[in-house]
Amino acid sequence: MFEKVLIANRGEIALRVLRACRELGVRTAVVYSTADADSAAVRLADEAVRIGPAASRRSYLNAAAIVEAARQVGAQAVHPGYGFLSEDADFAEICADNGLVFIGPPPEVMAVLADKSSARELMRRAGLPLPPGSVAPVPTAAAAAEVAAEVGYPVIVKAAAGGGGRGMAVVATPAELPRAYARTRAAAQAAFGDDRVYVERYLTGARHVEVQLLCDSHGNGVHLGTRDCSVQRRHQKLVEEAPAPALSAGIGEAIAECALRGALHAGFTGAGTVEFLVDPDERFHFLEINCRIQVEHPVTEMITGIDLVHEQLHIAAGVPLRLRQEDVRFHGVAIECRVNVEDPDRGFAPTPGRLERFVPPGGPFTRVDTHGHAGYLFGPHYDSLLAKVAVWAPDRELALNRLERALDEFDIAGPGVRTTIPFVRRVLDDAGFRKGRYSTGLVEQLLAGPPDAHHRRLR
Ligand code: MV4
Repeated sequence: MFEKVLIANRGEIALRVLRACRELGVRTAVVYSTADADSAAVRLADEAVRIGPAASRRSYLNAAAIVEAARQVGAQAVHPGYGFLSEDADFAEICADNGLVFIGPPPEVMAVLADKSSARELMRRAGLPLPPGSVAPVPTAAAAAEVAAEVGYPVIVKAAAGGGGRGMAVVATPAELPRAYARTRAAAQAAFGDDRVYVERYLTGARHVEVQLLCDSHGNGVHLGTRDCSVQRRHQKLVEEAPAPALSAGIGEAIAECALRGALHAGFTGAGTVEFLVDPDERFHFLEINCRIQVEHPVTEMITGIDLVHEQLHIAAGVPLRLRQEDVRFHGVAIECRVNVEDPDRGFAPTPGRLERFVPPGGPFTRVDTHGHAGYLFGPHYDSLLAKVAVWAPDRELALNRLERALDEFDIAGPGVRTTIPFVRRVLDDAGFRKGRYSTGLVEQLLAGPPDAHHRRLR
């Protein structure tokens, strides 16, 4: 195992990684920006290195500053968390060039999987089902129209360099296609410096189901089952659960086995996630592979008892997987909601400010991942995730009740500060959600509907 790891992240995930290191006897160093000088991670880490000002471009995205910090403290490995440089193949390569272990897959694997078009091609060859559409990038509007006519409308135009919902446009009719095609290409060029796009049939009423994987550097891998992440607004997840509910017998296992086959085919190592859409007929379609620990990983930890960050560290240190598939057992249901410092009544605009009161929930089978504390100044510089509340219960009904109970206890207040808790409550209260029958359309449906009597009462 490593003697010292540099944590190249902030917020709740920096704490999460720090705790895993502590538990394995690994010394910790964190990097931080000026804005995070008083953060919990800085306080708890063995060492902390300031790498730049608040702006992420000059701190958490500054590869040279991070590598220099690792050299200064004598770290052997870098844990990138999620976001920031976590899926940047160039950063992984820079780490390697500087004698540092990047805690994630090899840079070549990251590069192939980061490109949605090459990832699709690779997964197609591994035998994974894809949404109907083009595999190679579509070079002209006319070619896009041809693909669309073949697969049928609605279609979705996606940037090859995108991912996580960035750089895509849904097109309902042939008339709209040329403009949407041009717009997505221009947006992709501006955002990623790469204007390649491809076209897929847009699957409506589908569920977003993803599979957690652990693969070592010796060709072994296991899956840790499914999660449903259909509850998203503008591709920000709000509620996640494990296992994915209301799938017919055998479908979850089939998806999970497929995911593992694809990842091993790609040479993937570490902790990763394969995303699928499951259509109303329960056909599943590969979307993308994420090469990082994800925000929603706690729900998988709660149903399997496996610490994913411990496993990441062991895998990166070259240790063969200590689990066989038959050792991975699934127990009960875990549900997580994100608590963002945003105002759901004002288009989810961030509402940074000082948390004068911050009393997180407690109680049985209730896990809160947060960097918040009473008096914490929640700044405007980074994303608005303040806390994740995850609960476990033997069945889904009890898990939902437990999550509502936990949210009742959560007391967050400060001048101008709002949170997504009232909106999450509406999700948990939704009749379809309660039954486990919901799709990627749920949030839009809730936002379109007038705030009902119940919602008014909650506010
Ligand atoms: C889709 C799709 C439907 N059809 N692709 C969004 C994130 C990225 N990983 C892929 N995403 C989607 N791709 C096809 N061919 C639906 C989504 C999607 C979604 C779309 C609208 C509103 C919420 C959504 C939540 C998850 C996935």
